[in-house]
Amino acid sequence: MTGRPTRLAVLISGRGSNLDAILRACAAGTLPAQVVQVISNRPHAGGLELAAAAGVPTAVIDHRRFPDRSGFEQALQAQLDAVPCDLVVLAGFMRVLTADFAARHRGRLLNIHPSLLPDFPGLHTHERALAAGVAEHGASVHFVTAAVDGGPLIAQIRVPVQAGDTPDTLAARVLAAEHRLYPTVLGWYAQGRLALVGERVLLDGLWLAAPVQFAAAGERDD
Ligand code: NHR
Ligand code: GAR
Repeated sequence: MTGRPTRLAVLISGRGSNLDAILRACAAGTLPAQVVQVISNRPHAGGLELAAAAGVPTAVIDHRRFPDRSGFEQALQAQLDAVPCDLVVLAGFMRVLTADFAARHRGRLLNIHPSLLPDFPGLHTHERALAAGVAEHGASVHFVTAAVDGGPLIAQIRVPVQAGDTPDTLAARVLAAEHRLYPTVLGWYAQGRLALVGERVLLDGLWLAAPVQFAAAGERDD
């Protein structure tokens, strides 16, 4: 890589383990990027402490202080404008963003979702996957659009469901897989290999016909 590292603004709501994986990949040099700020909509999100410990500026925009989503997003946008970045990364961010916000950041806004989309969009994915009796679950990284969890898919990591799994044991296995998947995809973006063009994803100059597939550790890709 030449030039400056890609500047990431990471949006969180909770514990921030995906943020931690991203910070570690940046520090290790495997992800040519720099987290320039972390913004949480929840004042007590654990990820805020992880960011501070890594020397990354943090901000809290508590959605409960705003009468509606657009008021919240005005404050969020002002905070984003205060620290220039190249890409906005949702990492366990729990507020649905308006169509206006998604359009404004189109192609520069990514999310990781804990399911193999288009299966199980929305919340409580691990419970729902177990209730549906699927053999495989996992996580997906996609460009964010107005369609919640419906934007163009970039990559997925598949995780086998095991006998006796509970939502917690399955969530832990998916989370470990997320920590591999997200820094990998962010690396593609940081290297200038990944773009959203219209409704389609371009990776290494090729249109993706389907998301790139990874298998969790111990699984075969074939
Ligand atoms: N916004 C847009 N426009 N598009 C997407 O694809 C988005 C998004 C905002 C967040 C993350 C998503 C996930 O990975 C995400 C994708 C929260 C909700 C939700 O219903 C749904 C999807 C996601 C995140 N949130 C409730 C709300 O009223 C609040 C729930 C809570 O606070 O616990 O916003 O799953
Ligand atoms: C992750 O599993 C992430 O995919 C999911 O929440 C967890 C956040 O963990 N995201 C959503 O459910 C978004 N609605 P983390 O805070 O430790 O990264």
